[in-house]
Amino acid sequence: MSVDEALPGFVPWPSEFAQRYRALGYWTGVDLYADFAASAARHPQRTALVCGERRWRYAELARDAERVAVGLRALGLGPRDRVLVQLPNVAEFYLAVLALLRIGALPVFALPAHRRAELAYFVEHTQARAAIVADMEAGCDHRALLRDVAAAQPCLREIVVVGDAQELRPFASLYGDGSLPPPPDASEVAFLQLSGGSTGVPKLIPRSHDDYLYSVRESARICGLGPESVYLCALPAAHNFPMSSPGALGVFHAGGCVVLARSAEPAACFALIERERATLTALVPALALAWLESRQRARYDLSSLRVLQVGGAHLAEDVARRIPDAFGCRLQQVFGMAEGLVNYTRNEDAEELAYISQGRPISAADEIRVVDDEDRDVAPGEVGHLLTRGPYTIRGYYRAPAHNTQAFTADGYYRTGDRVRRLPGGHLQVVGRAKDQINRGGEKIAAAEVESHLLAHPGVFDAALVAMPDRWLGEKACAWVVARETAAPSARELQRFLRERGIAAYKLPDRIEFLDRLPRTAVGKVDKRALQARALGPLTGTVPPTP
Ligand code: OOB
Repeated sequence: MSVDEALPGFVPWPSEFAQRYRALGYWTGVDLYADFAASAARHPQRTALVCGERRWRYAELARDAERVAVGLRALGLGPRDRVLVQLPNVAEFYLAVLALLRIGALPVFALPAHRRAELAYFVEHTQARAAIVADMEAGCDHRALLRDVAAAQPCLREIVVVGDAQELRPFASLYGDGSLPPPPDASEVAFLQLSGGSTGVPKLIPRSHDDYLYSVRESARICGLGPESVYLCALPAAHNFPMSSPGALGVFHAGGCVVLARSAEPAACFALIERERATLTALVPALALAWLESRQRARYDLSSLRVLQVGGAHLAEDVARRIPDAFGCRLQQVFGMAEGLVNYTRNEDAEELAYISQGRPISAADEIRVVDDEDRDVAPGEVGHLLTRGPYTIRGYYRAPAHNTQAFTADGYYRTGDRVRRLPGGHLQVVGRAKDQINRGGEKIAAAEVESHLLAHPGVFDAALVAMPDRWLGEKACAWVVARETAAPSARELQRFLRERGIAAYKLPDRIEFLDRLPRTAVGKVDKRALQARALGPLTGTVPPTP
């Protein structure tokens, strides 16, 4: 099948680029499930997955994934059908994803924190036919959530539940026996990943088998993974970092073992590292700091750890320098994005680079430009906007043609929204951000998305969300609100209002402050810098409880 006939709403690479990536051996025509199956065939008896007391050898994981694939087919799911996947770190996450990949259906990855507003949007925007969710997680009944979503979205016909399914379909009932259809073409979209975003509605990222597998293979190689690698997955498994940088897919590719942590809480993870002799794990800076500060550290044997990866948000240099001694392992910085480009500091780099840089790109074919506001290249070593294009960086968001004209240059570079400096050896330093986003401990909040929810309140005339510094999370969100004189809501009321709109808790502003009017720049835009500066000063508004 040619790419032109592919999923509507997917922006393919121009054919000359696709041809080059194939000719160079980056895109191999192997689909993601086939890569996993090949690894399973090489290492059938090795442990592939550990989830609590449950363990799967490769042969068992492949067999179970294929049985689930049979069950999904029996539900009428097939090539290009979108399936919402919202699961915590449980084995069924990988079983579901591998099975969907096998039949050519597209997982749409939601994070466990997402709530009705986000899930309804994903289902509606992708016209998802099915959802695979947990029963209860962190006090939230996902069955009830999905019933609500399904009531408003007739496309959603199947709700599969891991655990107590009530009247819905139990995940356990999917295991079937039978034959499977041919695998999908590797040029096809494999899944839709979530963007951190900076606009009113979240954007979805279509990743193809070819492009994603290339990044997975190279990541596994760069990170030195092999059958002896034991990866502790402490971040939400659906995020791009623990999925493919090198993440679980990199570990499966290499024949290693993935150990799932149900929470990233230090003591629980330390216990798992000790018990499973984990060699590698990945954290966001906020968690790295929490692990560093934890008194529990001394009580566990963490000597198996060889590398601690940190990425997803700015890692303070002083924190970076403490990591090797504290954990008896190397620090690897990872600067990546679900849209594609991933940078790693390397084992062979001068040690200093792991403290002061966020790494260099995976591929020699990753094209990097650092530009000024007019898209002109800045002088070497100067700070500018990072633009990138390459064999695993998308050319467009899914079904977002208007936004794509802004998020990509005419010649296909993705505007990352990050401000970087390029060091002489090609390593990048991330020095800031131009996109209107708050990076709350690695969780990305699109300011415009929360602002539009605030503006939906009848008592809100204007609203702006900005970052404020936080010792633990790096950044927190502060909402500046101009209330209507007649119906001014309190901060608490607004917080409740946002909650009721069904948004993820991490998007709730940590502070809500009131103003008579928002400061504006000369061209009339909201002056977010001024608001950010003001958020550093003493604040008067109610501090809502931190979620
Ligand atoms: C990862 O992916 P996303 O899609 O959640 O977020 C991407 C954005 C980047 O554009 C940048 O703004 C920020 O997150 N970021 C970092 C960073 N890593 C990501 N900012 C400063 N330093 C870093 N090391 O976050 C992601 C995907 C794959 C691997 C690692 C992280």
